Amino acid sequence: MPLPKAELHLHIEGTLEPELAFELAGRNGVPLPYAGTDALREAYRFTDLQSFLNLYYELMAVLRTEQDFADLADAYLARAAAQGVRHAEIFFDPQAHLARGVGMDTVVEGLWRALGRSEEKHGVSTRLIMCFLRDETAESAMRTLRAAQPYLGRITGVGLDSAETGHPPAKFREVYEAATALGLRRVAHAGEEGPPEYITEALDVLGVERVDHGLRCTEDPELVERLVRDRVPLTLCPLSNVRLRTVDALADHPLPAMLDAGLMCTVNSDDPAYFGGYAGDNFDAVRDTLGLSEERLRDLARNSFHAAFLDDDEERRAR
Ligand code: ES4
Ligand code: ZN
Repeated sequence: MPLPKAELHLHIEGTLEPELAFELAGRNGVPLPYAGTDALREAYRFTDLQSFLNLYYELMAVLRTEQDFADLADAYLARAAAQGVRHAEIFFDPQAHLARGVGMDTVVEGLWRALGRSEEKHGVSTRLIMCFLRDETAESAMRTLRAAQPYLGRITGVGLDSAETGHPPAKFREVYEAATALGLRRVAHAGEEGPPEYITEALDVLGVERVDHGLRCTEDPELVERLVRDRVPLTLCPLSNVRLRTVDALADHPLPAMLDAGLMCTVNSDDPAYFGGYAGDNFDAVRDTLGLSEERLRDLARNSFHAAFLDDDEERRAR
């Protein structure tokens, strides 16, 4: 039995496996410039975040209908459940779809078709977190927030993703203020490729309750002290860091040192179809390669439920 855990850092578009990409491409008549699934997998040799994002946005072209989004989410939830995920907080990137002429209604209704049945079908409770693309303008993010307003009953929070360098969190101050006023929870990617200052800014300017990645906090001892003191959860993604070369090798990942420092770490999969593994695969990898004890793994699983946007009753039931 895999360890029960919550997944807190998961881009639904990053769960698009090559087989489903080709199936949807066929169904929708969308040409893909790859001979087949093997040739597509061959393209998964990333050198950094941007080289991954280029393929990630390209492949989204196959997602066109509500049923496509439902099939995508249902396939993820089945895989997650098989690896012990009991609760999943799922990111989606509406701007990437709106830009292709796919409406907010298609995306949210489609995802909901799968999420609404997930507890019953997969035993996985869910939340949706709408991410803003930080390499787009703040005005575009604000328009996206307005477009999502009819769906706020289904959206728990907002996040910030895509190319980090040169796009500091403060660019989105007003958008996060507006999201807060609408009762939305707040997270942001920070310190993945960007400097530790972006983590501080995400906390101080955006008021985030969790930091996605947060890996580079280790470069700033005062920031580490603050994150420990305030028990700010970090949603680490070890296999993602290796594939995007944010760390040289999994054996060099700072997770053990971060746990030793008292940081509230969680382990997640980010874009599992692209980075070689779902949540349980990430747990297995850190156990096998970093030598984390069973007790440490249980701490990570406990942290994941603690850091989730669940109320106390829901948290008890999920674990
Ligand atoms: C992402 Cl790994 C990562 N970083 C930033 N933005 C993203 N969107 C999807 N995956
Ligand atoms: Zn991410």
